[in-house]
Amino acid sequence: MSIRDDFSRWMASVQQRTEAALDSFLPPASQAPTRLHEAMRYAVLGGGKRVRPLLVHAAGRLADAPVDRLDRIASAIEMIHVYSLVHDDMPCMDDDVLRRGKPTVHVEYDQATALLVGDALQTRAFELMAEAQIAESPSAQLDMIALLAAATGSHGMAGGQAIDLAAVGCALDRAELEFMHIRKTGALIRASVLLGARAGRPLADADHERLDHYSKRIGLLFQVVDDILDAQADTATLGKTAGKDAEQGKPTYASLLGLSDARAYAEELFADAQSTLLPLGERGAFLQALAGFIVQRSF
Ligand code: GRG
Repeated sequence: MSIRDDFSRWMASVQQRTEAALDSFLPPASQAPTRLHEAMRYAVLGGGKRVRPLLVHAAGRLADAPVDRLDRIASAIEMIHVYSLVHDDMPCMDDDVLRRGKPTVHVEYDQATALLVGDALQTRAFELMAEAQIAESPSAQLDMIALLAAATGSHGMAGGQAIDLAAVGCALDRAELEFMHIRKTGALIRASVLLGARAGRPLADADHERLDHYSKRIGLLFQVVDDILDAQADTATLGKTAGKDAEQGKPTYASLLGLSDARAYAEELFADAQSTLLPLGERGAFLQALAGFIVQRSF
């Protein structure tokens, strides 16, 4: 069997087990408060590419991490990601009505529920990270929780979102755009790779450095591709409203560099991510293939 077939099967199996893990870690819809629990499940289950869980599992394989720990970390990170999407879609932020091919949470339910869904998903994520063993030692586990908090907070994703909101209608230069995206999208992608790896046996410093560099490259790659797709793809394919960046006057790689140079930059980031992992040989094969998935994705 080719590495491509191997990767496709592995990817489908991680997506499946992530769905099952999320289902089991979310409160049942029958439990009070039922409307909130139902809305949390509506937001999380049955959609999304599950890129961050895939990164957790691929990095975890490299460190021979137990798969139940990876399911837990992957679910926590996906819950934080979904919280960010739910809040981002609200009228006070991006104001969107479509996400993952269905009405956004504040449209299907209401704004107060959407706010609470995000809040409850974020706290459930940290509960998952704390309530069972996910590392070789308690102190390693505390470091992992701190890493996730930093990636999510004002120096990470929430900070990047604040810069993004402030930048509407502004002309950011390339360094400023990068500063924003390293936080808004990159921080959680980096955390996915590093936390997956830390759930297993300690890696050599050089391998850890490689993973860190790879995670930063694919974080930016993810965003450059997202900007290109927003400018090019249609709403049905994306499962969210296309062309919003231009409509809202948001600075993007596509608007700053032009589509052709943005594509060239994506190829450059992809090549860098790939070559960083070369010394890991077969052990890094799925992470390499995931970089390919990110650069080739169509939604
Ligand atoms: C509200 C604190 C807060 C943060 C919001 C992530 C984010 C920050 C906003 C989402 C807006 C956006 C389109 C960001 C670009 C990159 C991105 C995160 C896209 C969506 O992620 P995918 O493609 O989505 O992994 P799926 O649905 O496949 O999980």
